[in-house]
Amino acid sequence: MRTQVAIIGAGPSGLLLGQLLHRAGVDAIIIERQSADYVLSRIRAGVLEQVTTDLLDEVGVGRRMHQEGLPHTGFDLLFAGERHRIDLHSLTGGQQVMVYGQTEVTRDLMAAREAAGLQTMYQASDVSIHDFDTATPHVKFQHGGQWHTLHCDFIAGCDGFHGVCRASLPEGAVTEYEKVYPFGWLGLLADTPPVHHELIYANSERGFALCSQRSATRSRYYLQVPLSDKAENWSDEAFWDELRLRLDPSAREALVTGPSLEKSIAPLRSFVAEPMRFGRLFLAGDAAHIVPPTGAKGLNLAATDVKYLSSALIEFFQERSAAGIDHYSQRCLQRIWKGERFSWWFTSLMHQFPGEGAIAQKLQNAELHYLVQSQPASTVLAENYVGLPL
Ligand code: FAS
Ligand code: PHB
Repeated sequence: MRTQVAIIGAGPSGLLLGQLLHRAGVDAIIIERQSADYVLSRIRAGVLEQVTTDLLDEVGVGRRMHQEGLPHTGFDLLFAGERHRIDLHSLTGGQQVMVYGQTEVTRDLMAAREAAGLQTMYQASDVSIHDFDTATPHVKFQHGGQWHTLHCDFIAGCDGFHGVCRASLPEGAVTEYEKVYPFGWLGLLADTPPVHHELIYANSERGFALCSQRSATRSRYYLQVPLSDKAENWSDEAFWDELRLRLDPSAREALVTGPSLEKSIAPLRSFVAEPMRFGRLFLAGDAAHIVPPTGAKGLNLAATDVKYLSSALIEFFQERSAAGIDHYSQRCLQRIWKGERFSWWFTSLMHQFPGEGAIAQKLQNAELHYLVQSQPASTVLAENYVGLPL
């Protein structure tokens, strides 16, 4: 087998990269270890920056997003029992975000890839990457009970935090920066109308809570829980009771509960691997970086990684120029670290950290009061939330 770009991973990074390359006539084959249904079953991100929605439009998969997605021009911060709206639209000169689940983005990208007759090897096993420090890299894997070797010009490691690509790098080739938070997010998905027409980020003395949504009839909620907690420890009733305790009276009143469709706990970490390029191997998305989901940056940073990577690879194939691929890592990392900083800051502001004493809540409330009363401070939050310019 041969292709120009071997993409490892059919998550949003790999699928979006495949579409961006296809649009420019660059051939790519995606190798994915799970089934398509399994990839779609993972409930993850919910908020898309304008940069991401523009990329989806650019590759022609924005139609359903514009039909079913929910444009949001603000969100509420809830602290000390009061809700304050952050008016993204007025604070950022008219920008907004799109609430449209990662599952749907992935579904749209998969459908576009299939419609274009592009090759995706799902349920591939024993994937390994080779000779990426030469001009003739290749990928080995099992599929349909047979071993395959895929010869290529480049390998794109879009295989997430636990993937094979970063793990295949020689000792010392990468510097890893990591911060693990002392709590996780227990997420619940339910076919119930959202508690509010916009998102509510709550700093409660009992712990962080987030009221998000997927549509006018489907809600997504999160509760900060101890790292030792398990989703199976939480009945639906216990989840709803705890969420009520972290909300203000009007939200508590408006909350519509129902049976969970999905419940899971995600750990929170800040992680960056530098650099993101090794010869003919490029890391993109969660394979290279992880943010705590508070700032809704994970999927959006992945999208800009593959925007930069696709431009660099297209430039190489069309103009035989290595300028883009030589600059890829540095260009991504400048944006990634700003996303890491914002996600860390917002997480630190909104969550209860064990062992920090009563003063921590006082300091958080003081910063939150300052933030909602100061237009410059609210503007800093708003422009990071909608996404910094490319
Ligand atoms: P992904 O992890 O999505 O995709 C990687 C793909 O590579 C997977 O399909 C995997 O099966 C495949 N793969 C792995 N190893 C392989 C191998 N050896 N061979 C072949 N394929 C392999 N972001 C937000 O903005 N908001 C959120 O609320 C949010 N919640 C999250 C919850 C969880 C539990 C996790 C893990 C992440 C969450 N994220 C969230 C971040 C998430 O949305 C990522 O940013 C996004 O999935 C990044 O996409 P990819 O880089 O494609 O990585
Ligand atoms: C979600 O809907 O999953 C979501 C929304 C906003 C966040 C994190 C997660 O900051």
